[in-house]
Amino acid sequence: MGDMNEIFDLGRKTLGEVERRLDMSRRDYLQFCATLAVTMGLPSGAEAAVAKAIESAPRPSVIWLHFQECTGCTESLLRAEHPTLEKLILDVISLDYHETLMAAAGHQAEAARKDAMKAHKGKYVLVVEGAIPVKDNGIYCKVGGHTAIDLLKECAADAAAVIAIGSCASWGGMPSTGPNPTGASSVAEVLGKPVVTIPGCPPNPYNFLATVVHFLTFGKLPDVDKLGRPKFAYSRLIHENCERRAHFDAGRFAMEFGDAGHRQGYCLYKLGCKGPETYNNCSTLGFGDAGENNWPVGCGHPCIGCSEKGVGFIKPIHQVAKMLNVAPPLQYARIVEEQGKAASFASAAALAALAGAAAGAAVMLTRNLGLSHAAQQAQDAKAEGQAQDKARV
Ligand code: FSX
Ligand code: SF4
Ligand code: F3S
Repeated sequence: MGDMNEIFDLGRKTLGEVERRLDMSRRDYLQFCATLAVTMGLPSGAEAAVAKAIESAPRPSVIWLHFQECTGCTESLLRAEHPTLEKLILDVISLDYHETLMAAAGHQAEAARKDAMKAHKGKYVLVVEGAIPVKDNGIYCKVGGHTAIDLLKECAADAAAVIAIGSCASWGGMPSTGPNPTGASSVAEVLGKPVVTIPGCPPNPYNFLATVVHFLTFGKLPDVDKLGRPKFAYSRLIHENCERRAHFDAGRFAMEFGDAGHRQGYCLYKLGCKGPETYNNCSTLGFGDAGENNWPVGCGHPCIGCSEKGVGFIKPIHQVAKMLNVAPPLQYARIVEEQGKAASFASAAALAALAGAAAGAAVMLTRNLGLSHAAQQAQDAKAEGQAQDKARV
């Protein structure tokens, strides 16, 4: 932990107020700030600044638009449990217009949006959920008689920041899947300028919250990659930090849903897992505070690359992933050497280290994968034969 004194000084002044407002214990609140700071990749000690910003920065007005989508982004934000993420979100921001959550309807709702835009001109944050249909002058999505194109342009004109939440708003997502009859497009395409994107279908709510808290803490949005994604969340492939990675390295794969490998938690690559070509932090940050392993691969389903343009909803779910990074990891799980005939990953890595030939190691690694898998299949067949023999006796 960093400067706890500063946090506790702050605590003496204001944490009682936070406890009351959020119905959250001081310890939970401080832990939460530390988690957010770590999520953002901030150095040790930054949790004090985060706590202070949440506590004292004026809540930014947020106008949240919905277009072509399933409302999963909003649902995932509100379904989070302990420490009641939605409470914190609603405490950190002033959600002035949100069609799913607001009590107002019709003209009252329209008036709420206009009032918020006028009162916070140049200062509000515009969050957009859903793709924007541009075909036939945008007639396929209208709210209050206005096309999504017009609403987006109108609301973006005076926004301090624009955040595209979910894959639909970030790059078109599911609605843009071919033949894309409505011309579903991303926020950046329609506005003609880059925006911050938080892709995922749905995205992890922490990535949204951390982005907003970064804005509050530092007065600016976090560093992003060339697709507008916050680097703190999207700079690593899922495959790099996956809990099943040791099985991948050792060539242990689930070959069918429900087979022995699947039941033992083996790697899902051969079932089409797109972790090797998807940049996201799903493997390190569970969804919704519901406990460990609460993400697709953790639940036994291959990653479908829902956040990655050109992968999610485009590539067949069971097509094997393109390996974007085949560099050997620093450490290898031991292969089941008695099964294989070739060098194990461990010895391939050692050889690569000695020869300084990472590329060669990668080739050996790939070759070895096939061998170890073949060995696994041979062993499975043998075991099955033995079981049948036993049954016959
Ligand atoms: Fe749904 Fe959001 Fe997917 Fe899209 O998330 S979960 S279809 S990314 O815009 O509501
Ligand atoms: Fe994990 Fe998928 Fe990579 Fe296997 S292929 S290690 S399941 S991310
Ligand atoms: Fe989506 Fe894959 Fe993460 S399916 S939620 S990017 S594990």
